[in-house]
Amino acid sequence: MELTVVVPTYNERENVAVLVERMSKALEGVSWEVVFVDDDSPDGTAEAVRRLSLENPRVRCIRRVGRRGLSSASIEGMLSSAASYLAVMDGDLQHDETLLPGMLDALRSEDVDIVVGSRYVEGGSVGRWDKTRSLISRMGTNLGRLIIRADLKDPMSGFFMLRRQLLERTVHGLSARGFKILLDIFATAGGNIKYKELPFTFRSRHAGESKLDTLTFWEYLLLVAEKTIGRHVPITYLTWAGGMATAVFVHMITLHLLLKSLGLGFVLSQSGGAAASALFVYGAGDYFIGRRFKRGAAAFLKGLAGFAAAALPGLAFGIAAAALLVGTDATDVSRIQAGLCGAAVGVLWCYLVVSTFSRRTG
Ligand SMILES: Nc1nc2c(ncn2[C@@H]2O[C@H](COP(=O)(O)OP(=O)(O)OP(=O)(O)O)[C@@H](O)[C@H]2O)c(=O)[nH]1
Ligand SMILES: [Mg+2]
Repeated sequence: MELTVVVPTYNERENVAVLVERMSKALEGVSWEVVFVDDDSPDGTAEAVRRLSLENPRVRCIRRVGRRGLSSASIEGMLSSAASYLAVMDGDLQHDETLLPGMLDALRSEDVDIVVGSRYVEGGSVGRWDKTRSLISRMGTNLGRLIIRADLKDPMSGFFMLRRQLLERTVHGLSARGFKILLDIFATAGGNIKYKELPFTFRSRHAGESKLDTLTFWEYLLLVAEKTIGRHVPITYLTWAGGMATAVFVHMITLHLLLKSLGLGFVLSQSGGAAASALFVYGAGDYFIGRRFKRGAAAFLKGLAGFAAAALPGLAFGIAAAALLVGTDATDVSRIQAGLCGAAVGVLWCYLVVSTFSRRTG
């Protein structure tokens, strides 16, 4: 086997057969296989791939359960292969499969580690994108170029082919976060990489829906942070610490409003603060973790009920501790001190609940 093409998929059932057919045409005469890495798509993509592989031994499927993430899927697909050359491309037919033989020829005959399908070199294009999407992509590209130490024109491309050695060299340092695996590879290699860009035109999606959303944006920022600040402090630590500090802030603002604007007593206001910060923690957990599994409103509410039950002991303990600390002659200073201590206990407990109850994602 000379070439493995890895195709990460999530809800691409209608696209996989067409993609295999087009790849078969493009790669005639090459010893190749395609590995679909599907994150348990609800539309049954993995089943569609399995049906294809019964007739066509070039087709394989890795199905991951309870996981989401294009980058980690691409890495696992590449690691499952024994081929000398590894390609990654989208499963929605936006990437031009006729570029694959040219990429392979470049790797076979030139001294390059990786060939990138590029929308931003002469002859390439993003196709039919509206102004907003082009602008966001441009901004992301410029930000990405800051962290890769190479004059790569399209570091955001999801279409590339590399030598297995480049994967072996970088795999232990990869962040595997989010969507941008190429950027991850370049940033991890730290400029020590020989590359070539070949132009292609990004087509419109064939069938199915885009998976880009606001979460993709946050994951991209986290990847950039991991490749810069992350060399010194783990980004997971920073995001959790930042999240907890924000939750304590939400608690204190609510406490202040209930005490001063509504004139409620301390214990009642502290309880209101605890409820607000707990909701904030659950909401953030749902956005950053649960959302990837496209939960509906019913699942959100069921999850909230479970969370409330599990969080209640910690919240009650925090409220009781604050009530004891504030004393009988509650001054503004003692209310702030007691409120903060109670908030810290409640928020820590809520984080513990969210992190132990949530599913793996990457
Ligand atoms: N395994 C896996 N694949 C994913 C995941 N998210 C997206 N994909 C696949 O990654 C590829 C790119 O995702 P798209 O949603 O098409 O992203 P895009 O091409 O930048 O955006 P559009 O132009 O809107 O299609 C597609 O083949 C998706 O099915 C994921 O969480 N896991
Ligand atoms: Mg796409």
